[in-house]
This record gives sequence, C-alpha cells and structure tokens, in this order.
Amino acid sequence: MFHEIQNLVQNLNIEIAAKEIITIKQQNPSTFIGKGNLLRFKNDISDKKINLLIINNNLSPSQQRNLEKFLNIKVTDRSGIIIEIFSKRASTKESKLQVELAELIYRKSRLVRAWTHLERQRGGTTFIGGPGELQIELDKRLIQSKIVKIKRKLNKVKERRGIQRKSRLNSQFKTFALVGYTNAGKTKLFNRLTKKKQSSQDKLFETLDTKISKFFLDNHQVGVIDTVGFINNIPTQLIESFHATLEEINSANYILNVIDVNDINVQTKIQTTKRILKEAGVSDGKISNMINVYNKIDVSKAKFNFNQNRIFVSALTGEGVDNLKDRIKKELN
Ligand SMILES: Nc1nc2c(ncn2[C@@H]2O[C@H](COP(=O)(O)OP(=O)(O)OP(=O)(O)O)[C@@H](O)[C@H]2O)c(=O)[nH]1
Ligand SMILES: [Mg+2]
Repeated sequence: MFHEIQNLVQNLNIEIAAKEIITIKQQNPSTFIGKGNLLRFKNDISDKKINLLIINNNLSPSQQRNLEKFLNIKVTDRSGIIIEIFSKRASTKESKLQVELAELIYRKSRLVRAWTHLERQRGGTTFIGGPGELQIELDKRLIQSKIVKIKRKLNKVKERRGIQRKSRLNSQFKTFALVGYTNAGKTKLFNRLTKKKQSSQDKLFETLDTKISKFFLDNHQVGVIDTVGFINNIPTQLIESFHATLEEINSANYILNVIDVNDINVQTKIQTTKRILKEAGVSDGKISNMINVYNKIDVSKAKFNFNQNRIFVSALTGEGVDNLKDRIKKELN
C-alpha cells in the first residue's frame, strides 16, 4: 500500500524528500507516533529542509495539532491528502460544492485554514501558540454557517436529480452503474460502451461527477452510469458530501464493478468497493449481485477464460467487450 500513498502524493505534485514505514505498536494518543521516532523526524526535517509531513493514516485533530507544534511544520493525514486531490480535480459547480462541503467538515474540527489566516494577520508567526479560544469559536461558527448554506444548495441538486431519476424509472430501459477503484478504467469503459468522450486519464479521481448515457443492445436501450472512483479509507467527509452523486448508483438496476486485473490487491479492492457502496446506502441485494469486470487485459500476460461471473475486457482495445454485452443482455429480459 506504500505505492498508493506515494501515487496520491505525486498526484498533488508534492516532492517526496523522505519516506518511511514505521511500526506503531500502540498509538500515542497525543501525537500518534512515539517520541523516539518524532525526535528522529525532527532532525531529518531540519537536515532535508522538509516543510510537510504526511501520515498515511487518519489523525485526530489534536494529534495533528500536537505534531505541528512539536515539529514546527505543516502536518496532514490521509483524509487531508485525498480531499486535497478532490479539490484540485473539481471542475463543475456540483463537484465544487461537494468538495467544499467535505473540506469544511474536515476543517471545522481542525481549523487549519483559519489558523493560517490568523497567523497571517498576526504577521506570520509559527503555529506555536495558535489562535485564541474566542477566535476559534468565531471561526467555527463561520464554518458552520457556510456548511448550512452549501447543504441547502446541494439539497436543490438532490431534488433535481430525484426528478430526473423518477422519469428514468418510468421509462423502460435498465441501467448499469460502473463503480470501483479510482483509475480502474470506468470512464474508458463508459466511453467504449456509449461512444462518448468523457475525460479518462492516468490520474487519480479524474471523474468526480456522475454521467449517464444510453446505448443500444439488439433492440434494447441500456443506460450506463459513470461515477466517482473509490479508494481504501475514503474520508467519511467525502462520502457524506458526495451523497447526491453516490445516490445515482443506488438508482441503477445493476452494478458493474470495474477492476484493474493487473492489481496485486484485487481482493482487498473488491472488499473496499463493497464497503463504500454499503456506506453510501446501496442495498445488500444489489451489492451481492454486483458483476465483476476485470479490465486492462491488454497489459497482462495471463490468459483469461470468460465465464458468467468473471468478465475480462480491455476498455482500451475493445477485447472482451462483446462478452460483457452478452452478460448485460442476460439481465435485459
Ligand atoms: N492499457 C489499458 N489502459 C486502460 C484501460 N482502461 C483504462 N485505461 C487507462 O487507465 C487510466 C484510467 O482510466 P479511467 O477510465 O480514467 O479510470 P477511472 O476508473 O474512470 O478513474 P477515476 O475517474 O479516477 O475513478 C487511463 O490512463 C486509461 O487510458 C485498458 O483496458 N487498458
Ligand atoms: Mg473516471
């Protein structure tokens, strides 16, 4: 999993000066990492002129604050990094609103932005000391009122989507939602099936919005839904704020789980996907009927035998896509 956090960090164009896996027997409640390691880090930080520490785990707000105070640099955790990538990728009004909401919920307890804003006002002193209690209280209230405003706007989006969904349910065609880990090739497969040209790139969380399109299979119209990708330990703030987007998955008749066949952690990733779907409110029945679609067979040396439960495709070359279509056809009658 080291590769994954590295990939996440590189997607933010952060240069990695040092990396290390440390075994934590017992989490230090105030700093997460024990004193010995922290002292060592402090030396490294000044030697290598490091200005950011990323912990690939979720820190409590006070752990983050204590680490910042002790090391005198900015500290962020896995959720912070993932939310940051989402914020970098958001381009539509809806995804921007959703990411902003996640950021606000994340920051409400941490007040990271408020701190920097306050430090600037005080003439750029370090994090040590921090803002006064009253200021924190005021900032919290400000964030809370922003949260309420964004939620109100997102509720309107939900209503609109609800109406669109109803009209879809009234029509006769069945819908298939493409879900799965980020970068597995969902959008590429969506484009291949629907002949659309949505952006599909070798970047994590390239897609943040839900798109629906239709294609013809024999005489049937089939709906395909492309949506935001998943990752292990996805911040709960994102699941909460992307509710309107994730709801679309639940409205689909079937779920296609797109998996990169070349991944070494296929089973873990399938479990992660199932867990997130459950958290997003998708019914158990739909999750257990999920159809696994193994993608990117063009870059694999293995031989694949198609069967009804395991479908092997290359969204890039189109190989195996007819088998997937046959599988979809089975659900249409
Ligand atoms: N070789 C190969 N590359 C593929 C295949 N399918 C997708 N890719 C590449 O994998 C990368 C990710 O593809 P996307 O379609 O953007 O993946 P995604 O699942 O939509 O990712 P998110 O939107 O981030 O969740 C892109 O660079 C694609 O060109 C495939 O079958 N073979
Ligand atoms: Mg995508």
